[in-house]
Amino acid sequence: MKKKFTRREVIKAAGAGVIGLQASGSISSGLIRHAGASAEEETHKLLMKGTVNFKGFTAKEITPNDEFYVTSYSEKVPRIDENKFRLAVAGLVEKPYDLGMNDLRAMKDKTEFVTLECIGNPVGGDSIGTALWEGVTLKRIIEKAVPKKGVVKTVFYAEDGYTDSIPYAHSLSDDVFLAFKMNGEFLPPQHGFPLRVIVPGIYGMKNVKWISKIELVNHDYKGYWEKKGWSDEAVIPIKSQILMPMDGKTIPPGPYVVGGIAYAGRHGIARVQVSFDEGRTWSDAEIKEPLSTWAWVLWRFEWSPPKEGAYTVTVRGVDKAGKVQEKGSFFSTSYPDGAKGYHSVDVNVGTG
Ligand SMILES: Nc1nc2c(c(=O)[nH]1)N[C@H]1C(S)=C(S)[C@@H](COP(=O)(O)O)O[C@H]1N2
Ligand SMILES: [Mo]
Repeated sequence: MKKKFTRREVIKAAGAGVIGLQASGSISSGLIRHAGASAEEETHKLLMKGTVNFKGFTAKEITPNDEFYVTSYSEKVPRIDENKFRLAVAGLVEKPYDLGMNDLRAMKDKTEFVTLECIGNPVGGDSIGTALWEGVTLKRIIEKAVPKKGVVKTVFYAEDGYTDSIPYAHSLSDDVFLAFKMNGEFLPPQHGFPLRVIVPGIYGMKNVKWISKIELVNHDYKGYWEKKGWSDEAVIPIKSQILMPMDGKTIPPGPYVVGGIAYAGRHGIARVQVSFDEGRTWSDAEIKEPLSTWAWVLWRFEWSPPKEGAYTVTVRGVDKAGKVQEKGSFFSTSYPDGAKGYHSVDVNVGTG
């Protein structure tokens, strides 16, 4: 099948493979909220435990920091002295002010699992990950500056020269926060130390790293990527991905656990469906309770191939509002608002 090779070439050309599955991160849903131990201790314990085994599908539900994808517009990784660091809050406000890392850490009110994905991630790509982020709600930082009337956007300026913005109303939502910890550790340099923005449900580009200034403006500010035509809404749509089996593999005859991830933003995933006949018929997979509203879900399906031979396995997600994942195309480009398409893998069932 020609298609098979083309698919793999596309994924390779995009520099993306399959999300790492081996190793640590045994997470059982809800464990993080157990009373007693701190979030840090819980996270550490979880990360040390190894993989999650969801009824035969083995995967990392939390992406370890050193395996988390990195996307930056330049090679620069600003090295910021946290003792000298100040975050400025300015623009259309009565009381512009700035604050340091100790002030920010003392205001900590957020601990949330959030999945980040780059808008450039191709269908089936690996520029996606889930981490436990800790920080302070952006709304509280903004309100201390006493905003004036007429604010349209909240703009984030970063130490590497990058900027982006979100609608002002969105920046006042309880979901959006400034994070200083990732999976129980201070942010690694490449992920934005000492401070970054987390905008759950919105593509990575708005999750500005190395943030040093917040400005409230009365116009529709466009950030670095938006000036180049990328989506300013940048809402992550329903996504799903097969992690096991991997494309091009031969698997033994007999029952086989197919598994992967799915994500549906604000509404959450209601169903994940798999097809073994190029989308003619679909079967419901089993879903693991997500770690949070804003985190991906793991899913698994016990497949008994009727006979040996070549199969295409396809997946799609359905959110709790009843929306079925957009079919798009496997080859859909990510420009301008993210790749859309069902993920498929071609596998051979047999003994060879
Ligand atoms: N300061 C700054 N923030 C940034 C970027 C950047 O180039 N500079 N890239 C953005 C993009 S495109 C993505 S997908 C996410 C990636 O975050 P990560 O590298 O921590 O995974 O960071 C966003 N924040
Ligand atoms: Mo990105």
